[in-house]
Formats: sequence, C-alpha cells, structure tokens
Amino acid sequence: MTERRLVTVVTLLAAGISAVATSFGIYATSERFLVSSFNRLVLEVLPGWFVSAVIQRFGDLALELSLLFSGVLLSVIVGSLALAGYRLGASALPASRELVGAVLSVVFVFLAAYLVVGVARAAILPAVVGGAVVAGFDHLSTAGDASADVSPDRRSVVQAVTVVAGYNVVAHGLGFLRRSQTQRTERELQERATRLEAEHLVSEADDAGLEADGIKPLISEIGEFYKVDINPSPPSIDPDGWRLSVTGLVEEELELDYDDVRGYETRNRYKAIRCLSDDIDGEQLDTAVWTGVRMADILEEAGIEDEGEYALLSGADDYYYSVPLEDLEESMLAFGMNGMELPAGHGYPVRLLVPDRWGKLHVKWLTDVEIIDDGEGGYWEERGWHGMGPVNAVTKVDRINRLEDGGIQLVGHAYAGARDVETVEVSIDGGDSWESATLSDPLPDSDTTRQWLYEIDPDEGDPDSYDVYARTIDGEGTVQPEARSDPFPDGATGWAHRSVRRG
Ligand SMILES: Nc1nc2c(c(=O)[nH]1)N[C@H]1C(S)=C(S)[C@@H](COP(=O)(O)O)O[C@H]1N2
Ligand SMILES: [Mo]
Repeated sequence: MTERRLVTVVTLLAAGISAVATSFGIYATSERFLVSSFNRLVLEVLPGWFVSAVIQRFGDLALELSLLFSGVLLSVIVGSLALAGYRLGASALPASRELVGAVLSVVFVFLAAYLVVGVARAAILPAVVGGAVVAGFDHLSTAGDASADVSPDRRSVVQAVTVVAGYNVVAHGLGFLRRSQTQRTERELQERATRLEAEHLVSEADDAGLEADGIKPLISEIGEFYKVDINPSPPSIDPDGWRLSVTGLVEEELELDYDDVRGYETRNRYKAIRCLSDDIDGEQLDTAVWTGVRMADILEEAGIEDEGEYALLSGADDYYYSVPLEDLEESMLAFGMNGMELPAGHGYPVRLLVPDRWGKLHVKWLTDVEIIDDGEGGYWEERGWHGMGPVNAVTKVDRINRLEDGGIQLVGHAYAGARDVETVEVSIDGGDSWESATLSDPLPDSDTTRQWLYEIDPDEGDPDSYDVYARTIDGEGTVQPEARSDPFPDGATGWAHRSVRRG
C-alpha cells in the first residue's frame, strides 16, 4: 500500500469511527444512537434463520456481536461518505478546498445518519465530527504545500491519529458510562415500581378484610405462611449460578438465568396455597401477594411441539411434578412474595404457582421444565397420594369470641380454589337450617381466601350448646360436601364442626 493510500484509509476510518463514537457518547443506549438504528436495519436484511441461529448459539452475546459488526460496518460507510463528500467539494472548488470539502463532507454524513436514525438532531454532531476529522487530516497531510499530490507529513498524521484516538476513548467512555447508568436506573425503577405495587396490594387486602378478634388475616405474613418441605432445610441457591432450563418437546431449548426470568413482563397477583395434607381444621392454607412472570410467556418462547402434553417440573431438592400443560396456562413463576424477594423457605429464587391446584404442584426452587408427552404425577403420588385435580373447598373456624352483649361471634376463612368462595353458610342446629355469614370483600384475583363472620344471639329457649356447622358454596354453586374424610389420599373433605356452649 502506498503511503497516500494508507493515509486515505486512516482518514476514512478515523472520520467514520469518530462520527459513530460521537453518537455513542451522546445517545448511548437510546434508539438515537446511530448503531442501534443501523443494527435494526442490518437484522432486517439478514435472513431470519441466520439471526435466530446466531442468537440461539450466542445468546446475549449475539446482540453485542451484532452491534459491534454494525458499528464497524457503519463506521466504514460513514467514513467513506465523509471522504467522498470532502473530495467532491475540494475538487469542485480548489481555491477553498478545505472549507467546501468540509461542508460537503458534513452534508454527506448528515444525510446518511439522518436516513439511519430519522431524527435530524441526532445526525448533526456525528456529521460535524466526521467532516472535521476528514478536513483536519487533509489539512495536516498537505500542510506546507498547496498541492495535494505531495507525500503526507508522517509525523503530523501520527499526531492527528493520536488526537482522534483520544477523542474516541473519551466518547466511548462517556457512552459506556451512560449505558450502564441507564440500565441500572431502568432496572431499579422497574423493581421499585413492582415492589411498591406488591406492597400496595398487601395493604389493600387489609382494607378488604373483616375486623374481628382472632380472625386470620387475608394475607399471611411471610413468617406465618405455612411451609411443607421434603427436606429439613431448604436448598441454598446462589442466584448467579442458578439456571432454569426448558427442554424436551420444544422447538428451542432455553436456559434462563435469574435476570432472564425477571426480564419477562412482571405481574403481581394474590393467590392462596393449600397443602393436600391440610386437615379440615388444619393450618396449611395461606394467601400471599406474589410477584413473578407468566409461565406461558416462557413456554411460548420455547415453542411447544405438537406431541408436548405435560410439563415435568423439578426443583433443586429433587422434588418433581408432572402436570398437564393446560394447568400451566395461567400459572406463574414467582420470585417475590408480599413485596419482598421470595424467601429461601418458599422457593428462592423461583417457585411455581398453579391456579386451582393443591400446594404440592407449586414446585419450589424450580430448576427444570421438561416438556413430555405423557406421565402425570410426582413425588407424593409415588407415596400413595392422589389429587392432581382442583383443590377441595374448605371452611375454617379461626376463633369463637364471646361478645360483651352476650353474643357469640364465630370467625373464620374459606377457600374454594379458582371457583372462589361465593357464600359461607352457618348452621347452629346441626345442619337443619342455614344462614349466610358476612364475608370479606373478594380480592381482585381468583384462587384466594375470604374471611367470614357469624354472630349467634343466644336465646333463653336455645339448647345448652349449639351444634355448629360451617360450609362453603363456590362460584359455580357447588356446596362443599358434607362427608368427612382424612387428607390421605385425596385431600380432606367435610363441613367444619364445633360444639358451642350457650353461656
Ligand atoms: N421443591 C419443592 N417444592 C415443593 C415442596 C418441596 O418439598 N420441594 N413441597 C410442596 C408442598 S407439599 C406444598 S404444600 C407447597 C408448600 O409451599 P410453601 O412451603 O411455600 O407453603 O410446596 C410444594 N412445593
Ligand atoms: Mo402439600
């Protein structure tokens, strides 16, 4: 390469890279950064199969790589235009070659940049810098001689390159600083908004609740929420090393890290969980506000193949369940509970929530989702339990309060899965006659508990003790079955029963 040609290449690259770096320094992550917009154009031109293959192979890195590629390509294009503009201007009016050349160079780069970003303001400075660099190089390499044909002054060019390199370091540094700041603020803002919303939901539930001594709150505090684990202590999981893999009968296997999972659209929802081993009078039923993402969004990204019918869900403790995919349509992967990070005991970093199903399907410390064609059941089925279908309705009595006016107040809560509690009925005569209890306002989400309250006004003619029953009627009009059964193997059934003294 001759020295002149070398100077041409250096000029071209210096102008192009500096123009692009200017845009990066100012606009960093936004769409106004020339390379962001240009990269979109490049991705549109490339064949879809190629783009998705690269993304599959390189993940997040693919985006960085394609930005780098687009950045280099755009620098060369912009540099060439800057140089072409300059040369055209310079040869048109040799008398004032530097001025006219620089102006035309700026115009060329401006037009190209404007075409790419579509915002005139975002094209101005990169164009000015591009034109200035070309003019500067030309000025230096021809200094001391009016003719453009002499050999360039090597030292001047080296100096110019140093200046341009310094400028690029500063511009890139500024861009990267902005980029990391914006990313951090965006993430913090989003997290804060989600946490605030969840906290707001917790306090809203307070307003929906009834006031009575000893009544179980609609939302259980984290320390009060029941726990059932197959191991004495929860597996401790480092979120940095944790991965959620989606494999099996999918079009594209996924391996998501914690940030990936949190990157899907976040939702908050109220939801109760009840253990299959919960007795009619047991305490393994609680409601919380959960923050997470929709399982369906993740499965959609993976793409379920036609034969895929079930999802085999495994936790880090080797606990597992296989459920029909229909059951996961409205299910959620939760990473937050009552506005806090999901606690270790409840499945940190991520647990499953399945509407209308027993707690056992709510796999904690989830690590694997494998799409399979058959085979329902899991850990407890191997131990003789059943209950893959909807949870049973249940009515709990929390407390019997003796009021000052002589009245007897029964308070409790009820749950009927996603059918929801429509009415709680109380009988004080052994089930002959029934009256509706007062209910707490329904929470805005289905699959949640409601509190109830019922007052007996004892009468002289009443028996010494009341034979009290309480039962739930769900949103489909189904009355909670009367027959008593133990939790094993299908979940407890039967009305709540108390014998309550009159005085
Ligand atoms: N990985 C894992 N997930 C699990 C369990 C478990 O032992 N390991 N227990 C299940 C059972 S039987 C129930 S009732 C619920 C309880 O959830 P909680 O402990 O958050 O209340 O989690 C379910 N998910
Ligand atoms: Mo359970």
